[in-house]
Amino acid sequence: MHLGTTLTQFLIEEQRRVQGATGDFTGLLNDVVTAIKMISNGVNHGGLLGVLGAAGSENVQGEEQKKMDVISNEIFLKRNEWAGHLAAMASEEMDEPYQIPPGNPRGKYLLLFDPLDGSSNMDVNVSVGSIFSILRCPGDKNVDGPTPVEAFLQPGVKQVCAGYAIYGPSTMLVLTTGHGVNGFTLDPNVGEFVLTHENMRIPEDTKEFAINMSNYRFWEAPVRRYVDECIQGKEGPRGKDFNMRWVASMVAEVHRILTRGGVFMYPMDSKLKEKGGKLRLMYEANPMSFIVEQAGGASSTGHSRILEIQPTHIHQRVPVILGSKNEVERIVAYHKEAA
Ligand code: AHM
Ligand code: MG
Repeated sequence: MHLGTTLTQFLIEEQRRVQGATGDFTGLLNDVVTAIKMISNGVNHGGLLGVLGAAGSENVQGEEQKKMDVISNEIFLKRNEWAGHLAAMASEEMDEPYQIPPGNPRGKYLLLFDPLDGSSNMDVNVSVGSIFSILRCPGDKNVDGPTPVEAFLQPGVKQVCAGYAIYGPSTMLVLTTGHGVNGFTLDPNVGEFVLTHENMRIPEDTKEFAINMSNYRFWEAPVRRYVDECIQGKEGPRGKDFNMRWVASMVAEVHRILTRGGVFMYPMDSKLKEKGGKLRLMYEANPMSFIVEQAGGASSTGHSRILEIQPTHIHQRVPVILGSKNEVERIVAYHKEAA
């Protein structure tokens, strides 16, 4: 049995370090964690619970929703709407922000989430995850009326907390509040997350990249140049052999990078131009960039630091290049040279 620090203990100890902390934030995270445990249970049981396959609906992004996308979204909403920590929520799966139902107290935080990232992996029993981001809601929490969508449009540097859960061989929760990154593993018999990965750091150099190679012909020149050079290996300008991975689940990809380094790219390409990219700024790129930077890595669109982007839309998409610092800086330099 692992007798290390539990997540509950970790959060309360963190809270003690912040002067004047009310426990509001700790309470919010507890509810997020409960949602994650419930989703983990659903994901783990898969076909036994009848949660595989399509839901027969599309989300606001025009993507087919899986049954587990819809269930996970519902779990996030129900676990977080009642306690009075939130002013509103925004989800990758929902058109408009979700308002706290009448009769429930309203709080000072905003919760944004991708309830089940990489959900196409569900049916083939490969790792999926949940991603979340917490912002402060600007203005007075006691004002009447719905929280406007503009309240959410804050750059990633304003995040109070970001985290992800990975539903893999074990369920893990990785989070940052701006003081490094810590990883917790769920003990399924006890139902508690336990601190197993303290102060996670991303090595600055790497020999591993992750990109969907089938899009090669659509990429811009700097990304092609980078990948071409990796593939040339020892004989090429990099003078070393590279390895490639693609899980098609950003959570699994980022988790691998936090564990052993690497670079992950979902770059701009000619068929994504109109949309602005593939991954969503508010539910995927910002929380993951916060975590990666806090672990000593870097994150960019190729042209600018993701965390500094002023969002114009809650469902905005951006190109993403993140991971080992020296590698991301190299790719950014290739973009500058090509400009
Ligand atoms: P989702 O949020 O709809 O699941 O999509 C995001 C996922 C990322 O996790 C992953 O990196 C990417 O989409 C995979 O895309 P592709 O299928 O083009 O390889
Ligand atoms: Mg996603």
